[in-house]
Amino acid sequence: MSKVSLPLSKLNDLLDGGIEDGSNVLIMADLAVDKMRFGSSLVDYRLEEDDNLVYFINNKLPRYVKEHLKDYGSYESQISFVDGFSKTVEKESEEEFSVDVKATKNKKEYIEESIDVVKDALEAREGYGSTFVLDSIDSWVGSWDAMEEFLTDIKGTLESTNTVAYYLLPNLGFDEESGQLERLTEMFDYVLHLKGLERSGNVLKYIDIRKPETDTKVPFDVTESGLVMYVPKMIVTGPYNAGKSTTVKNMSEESVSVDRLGTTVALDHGKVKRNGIKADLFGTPGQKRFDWALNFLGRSIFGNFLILDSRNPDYDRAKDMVEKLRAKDIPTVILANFQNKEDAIPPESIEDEMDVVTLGVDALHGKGLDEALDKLFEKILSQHSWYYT
Ligand SMILES: Nc1nc2c(ncn2[C@@H]2O[C@H](COP(=O)(O)OP(=O)(O)O)[C@@H](O)[C@H]2O)c(=O)[nH]1
Ligand SMILES: [Mg+2]
Repeated sequence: MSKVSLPLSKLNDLLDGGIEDGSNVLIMADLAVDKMRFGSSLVDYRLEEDDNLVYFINNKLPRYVKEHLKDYGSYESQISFVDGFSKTVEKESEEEFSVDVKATKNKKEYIEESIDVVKDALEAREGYGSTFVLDSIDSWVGSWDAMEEFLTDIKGTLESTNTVAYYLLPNLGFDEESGQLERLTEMFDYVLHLKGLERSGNVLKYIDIRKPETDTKVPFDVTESGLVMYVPKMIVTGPYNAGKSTTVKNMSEESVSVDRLGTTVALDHGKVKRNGIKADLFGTPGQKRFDWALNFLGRSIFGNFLILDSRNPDYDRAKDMVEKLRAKDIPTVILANFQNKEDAIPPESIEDEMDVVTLGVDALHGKGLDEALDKLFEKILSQHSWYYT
C-alpha cells in the first residue's frame, strides 16, 4: 500500500508521508471552522495530482456543487457525482449514479443503499486512483451501526481502486464523556479534527490529528493558493540597529514601516507568504519599548525572532530579552545578522553563549531568511503553549 499526500507538507511529515491508500478518513470540524473551504482545497489539490474524484452529495443538488467547484470545467472528466439528494427532494437525478431512497425516510436503508452506488461509481472510474468525498455525514450521526457497516463494507473497494475516502462532519458537540467521539475514532482509519480558537476577534484554526494520535498541532489557513500553515502574530525583537526593520521587510511579501518622530515610534509590519507558510510579522519598536510590547501583545505572540548584530551581539541586553521571552513561553530563534561582514562572530559561538537556537543571516540581502522561518515554525509547532488548550 502506498501513501497519498495531503496539501500541507507538515501534515504529510506528521503522517509519515500522508494517508495510506484505501483508508477511511474522518474530517471533523468545529463550528468555527469552515469545513467546506478545507474540503475544497483538499479536493483541488488531489485533482491537480491527477486523482479521480467521486463526490457523494447528500445535502444539496449536484448542479449547485458544479457551479461552486473551482475550475470544474477543466476537471469534469475526472469527476463523478453520487447524487444522494435529488430523490430526497423528489427530483429526477441528472447523474449516472444516484441513491434511490429518500435520505429523510429511513437512515439505515439510505446508508445501505448508498454502499452499492458508491462502489459502482468508484469501480467505473478508469485508471482508478481516486479521492472519495462525502459531504457531510452529520445526518448519519446516531445511526452508528449502519455507518460502521458502510465503512467496513466499502473498504475492499477503496483498496482495490486505490481510493482514499474523506467524510466531512461538523462537530455537533461530540465530547469525550458521551463516548461518541471514541466510537467515531474507532470506526475510521484516520481522524483529523479541525479546531477553532477565538483570539482577540480572530479565529485561529488548527489541525489536531486524533488518529493516529499526534501531539503536534498544525495551525492553518485557506488562501487563494490553497492550504498553508498560518500564525497571526510573530514578532521581531533585538537591540537598536541590529536589523529588525530590514528583516521584516525582506522576509515579507508586503510590508509597511510607519515612521513617526524619527525611529523611536517606528512600527514594522509585514505579511509573510513563503514555503507554504503564512504569518503576520511585527517589528517591535525601540528597545525601551520591548517590555511594553511584550506585555501588550502578551498572550497572542506565537513566535519571536531575536535579531543580533553579529559584530557586536550586546549579550547583556540579549540575555535579558531571552529571559523575558522564556518567562512568557514564547518560542524564539536568534538571527545572527550581518554575516556578510568580515568581523561577524559565527552563529555557533553566539548559540553557545546564548543557549538558544541561532542561525546566521544577512538580512539586507535576504540570505538565510527562509531557513529562519522554517526553524521558528518548527519551534512554534513543537513547543506546546497555552494557545492549544
Ligand atoms: N551589510 C548589512 N547591513 C545590514 C544588515 N541588516 C541590516 N543592515 C543595515 O543596518 C542598518 C540598521 O538596520 P535596521 O533594520 O534599520 O535596524 P533596526 O534598528 O533593528 O530596525 C540599516 O542601514 C540596514 O540597511 C545585514 O545583514 N548586512
Ligand atoms: Mg527599525
